[in-house]
Amino acid sequence: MQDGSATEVQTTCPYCGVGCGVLARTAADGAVTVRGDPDHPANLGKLCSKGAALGETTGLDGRLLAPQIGGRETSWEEALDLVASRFTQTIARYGPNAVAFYVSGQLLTEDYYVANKLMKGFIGSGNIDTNSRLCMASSVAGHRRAFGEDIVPGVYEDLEQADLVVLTGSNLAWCHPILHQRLLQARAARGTKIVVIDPRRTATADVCDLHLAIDPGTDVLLFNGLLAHLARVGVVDQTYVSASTSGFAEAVASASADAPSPEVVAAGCGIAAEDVRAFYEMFAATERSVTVYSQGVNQSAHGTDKVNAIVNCHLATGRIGRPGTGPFSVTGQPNAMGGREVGGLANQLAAHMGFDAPDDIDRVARFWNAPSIARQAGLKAVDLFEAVGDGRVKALWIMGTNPAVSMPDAGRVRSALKACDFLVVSDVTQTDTTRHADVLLPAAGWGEKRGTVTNSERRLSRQRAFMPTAGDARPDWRIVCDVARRMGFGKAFDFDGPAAIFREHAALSAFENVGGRLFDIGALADMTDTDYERLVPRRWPQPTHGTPAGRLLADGRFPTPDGRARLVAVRQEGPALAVGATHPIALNTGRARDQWHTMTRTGRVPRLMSNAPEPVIEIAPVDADRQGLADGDLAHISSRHGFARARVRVSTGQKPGSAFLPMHWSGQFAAHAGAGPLSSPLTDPFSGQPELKHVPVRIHREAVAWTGVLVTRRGIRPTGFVHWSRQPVDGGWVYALCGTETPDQGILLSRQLLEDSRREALVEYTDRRGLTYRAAALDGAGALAEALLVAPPGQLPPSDWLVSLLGSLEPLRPAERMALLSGRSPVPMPVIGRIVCSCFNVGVNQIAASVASGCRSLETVGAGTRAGTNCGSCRSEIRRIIDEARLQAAE
Ligand SMILES: Nc1nc2c(c(=O)[nH]1)N[C@H]1C(S)=C(S)[C@@H](COP(=O)(O)OP(=O)(O)OC[C@H]3O[C@@H](n4cnc5c(=O)[nH]c(N)nc54)[C@H](O)[C@@H]3O)O[C@H]1N2
Ligand SMILES: Nc1nc2c(c(=O)[nH]1)N[C@H]1C(S)=C(S)[C@@H](COP(=O)(O)OP(=O)(O)OC[C@H]3O[C@@H](n4cnc5c(=O)[nH]c(N)nc54)[C@H](O)[C@@H]3O)O[C@H]1N2
Ligand code: SF4
Ligand SMILES: [Mo]
Repeated sequence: MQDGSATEVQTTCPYCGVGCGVLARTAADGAVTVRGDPDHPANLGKLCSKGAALGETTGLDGRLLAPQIGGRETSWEEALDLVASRFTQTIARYGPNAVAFYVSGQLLTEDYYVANKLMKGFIGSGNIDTNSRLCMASSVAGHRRAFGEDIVPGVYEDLEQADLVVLTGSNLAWCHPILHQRLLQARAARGTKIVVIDPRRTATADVCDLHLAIDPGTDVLLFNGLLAHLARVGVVDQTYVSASTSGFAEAVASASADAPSPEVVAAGCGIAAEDVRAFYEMFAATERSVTVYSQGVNQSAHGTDKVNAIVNCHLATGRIGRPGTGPFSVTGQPNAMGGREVGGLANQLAAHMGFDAPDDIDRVARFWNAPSIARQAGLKAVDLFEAVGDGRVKALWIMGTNPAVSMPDAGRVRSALKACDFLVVSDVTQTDTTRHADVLLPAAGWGEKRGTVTNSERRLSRQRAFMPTAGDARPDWRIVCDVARRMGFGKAFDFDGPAAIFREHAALSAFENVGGRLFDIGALADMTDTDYERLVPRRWPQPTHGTPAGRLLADGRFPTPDGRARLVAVRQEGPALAVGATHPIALNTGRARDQWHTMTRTGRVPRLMSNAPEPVIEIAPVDADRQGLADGDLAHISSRHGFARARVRVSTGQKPGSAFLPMHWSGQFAAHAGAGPLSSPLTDPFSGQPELKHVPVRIHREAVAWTGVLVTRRGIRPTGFVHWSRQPVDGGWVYALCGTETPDQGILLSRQLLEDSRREALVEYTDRRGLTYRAAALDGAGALAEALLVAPPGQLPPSDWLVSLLGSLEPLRPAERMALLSGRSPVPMPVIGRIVCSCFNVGVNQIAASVASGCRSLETVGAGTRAGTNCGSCRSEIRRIIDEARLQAAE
């Protein structure tokens, strides 16, 4: 193992499903630097803003360094004994279904494999589900309905070889940035047409040929209309349909009844008929068409139908299994695919085998030599937490996911975690979920652990360790095996490292597999430990016999009993909960450019936080007017499930009647700004995936009476505030505070945040009317330790200068000390403004200045400032700044 390596280690980015290769190096002082791996086929040397900042996420701030029982640090022995004995006792008393695991697409394949094996083969329950339930479950269910197995036929080259790429329910520019860059490069070379289907005008929609801003949840209607159109105009591949599919006539009949004309589709989707026609004609005319889909499709009460409505169009035209064609579900998490391969979903067994075939169950039982194999699917995430809440599940182990934030109806999930008899959490850092744990197990993080992940195009890559494990943390596979051993299953979990686990996983994929399961990596089952260490990225299948298939589904044969793919007749249906008089706005939730999920890592990196430093809800101008909301107001948002507060941004990119809130904000970073408590737990009937993209809410303005800003070296969690959020900066944190109390009460409340011990060194000022308050504290050396400013809304002085002082440990000069309470620098300082390009830390003011000096294109602004010249995710924002300047110039 390469601990503290001075040379570069080839590993893989732990964020999105693009699965970029990373070269990481640890310096003697522990500082980690990263760059894109030029030899990795996913990214060929590039990294996006999140990947490029990985070196800034490996610090110890917030890390869990030792096991804890009831909040008290303890030894591994004691913690593991307790976990094993409590699980064993619970199973003995209440049966195997009284225990459960909730795991994650961010675990490595080896971690995932042993967790699944323990629960399904040895504890004997199907109760292991994963956060992929919130993410990929509808795609899995749709693929299984259409193809008979969870097959993703697409590869990244398809996006480069297509003439038309349809991006539906995907904000590729922000969520799969490197893949988006590859697409844009191909477009520059060959003129690829891009259609974006998304109710919002996203950064992805900013660079396309046609944006269809459909009403939320109307995708089935749109794609049914497309299928009906293809049948009507005769763009159906009859040979393919009759040789390789079934269900064509029924699917077309259903689609035609649902969507008889583009006009009907246009009315139902809330878009112009000419745009519908343009899309249909483009698709009909373009042989090489790829349809990429992600959470706008999956996270819906009809997500599986949406997937099949899309797949139907590709099957009808035979545009699948060939270069530049195909439906392409892009995965979110780094190892969402690996999790599906090992069978981490409660309704899958292992290695693409399921509970619906008794032969599969028997086969897996024999392979594992399992004493008590599960014979039935377990509880899916939403049902699982309900069962935890009502006491059916009494012992729960959560690994690598933060359900207190990311589950829908998160308020109820938190109550369930609180009520759970015995809760074990394995994580890398403190989170809103770890707060509820009876036993907390410190897991080794990225850079410290070894294993494999599979990306969106089925490519397996190695993650490799390049730094020593922090504190007493251990890799997840080892923790699971240690517990299994203590539960009496030692023989089956006697692995000496991830390579041994991987070999077993590979062998299972090939076990009695004579072509029935396309997931076959049997050729890797005989790897030595050295082979495994050197494993270069490769796509599955890697079958034991024969050469690896270059392309899946190329022969028109599918892993169904009759070898045919199935078109599925689907009909458009409404969302699970419709908007109405009490909750008139459809709330959509999703991702911001520089944040990863619940911000446990990206939220600690100043340059990643500075593009969107506060929780913001975007609403359409008409809705803002109706509610009397303006930019910068504090909004109170409530659904039937819970509430949140966020700053308002009025945006023309938002459809009237809808709003967008990022999914990221947890209790570690803001008061009540999470999407989880608002989101609906209603699920798709086939996949069990919740409708995270649609929940009816009402929004009103909070009467904010005071605002404040605390600049401090300390990381604290304020309590008692109506609203706060925090942002990391060099040297500490900046807290934005506000409230609806009177200003003097606001001052009292805010002052409590100043550490008591600093009181002597505190200089303070309160104005005569008691409306504004300013305070600053210096450390022993005379450098700024913290500063607090409180004032009525709109009257806070700028805090940029105070923030810049925090980063320096230099004692303040007399003039600076004098100026502290004004908040203003004694000498003018350039303010770069909110960061737009986080790769090169370029602020909005610098870009505006470059535009003002005559740079009027992305290229010239990039040449002058470097903004937008690396990962490209900020290019649409730069384009907007240029366009705004043009508009102003024209006025
Ligand atoms: N920056 C960043 N990148 C990430 C992640 C991250 O946290 N941050 N997470 C990763 C993960 S796990 C995932 S799953 C992926 C998700 O990647 P994406 O699915 O691309 O991202 P989202 O923002 O969740 O949702 C995509 C879009 O669906 C749209 N949408 C909402 N409702 C509908 C609808 O009814 N129909 C259609 N057609 N569209 C709709 C939303 O407006 C949104 O723009 O991103 C991955 N990449
Ligand atoms: N409202 C709304 N909710 C959503 C979504 C949405 O669009 N809207 N999207 C959903 C989707 S697609 C997803 S994927 C989920 C993501 O939701 P989560 O999985 O809850 O989000 P993360 O913040 O990625 O949580 C991962 C946790 O694992 C820890 N961790 C990282 N590496 C390791 C490791 O190696 N071992 C262990 N043991 N722990 C580790 C991290 O510190 C972190 O606490 O959110 C879902 N929730
Ligand atoms: S696109 Fe960015 S986040 Fe995704 S794998 Fe590549 S570097 Fe990581
Ligand atoms: Mo996801």
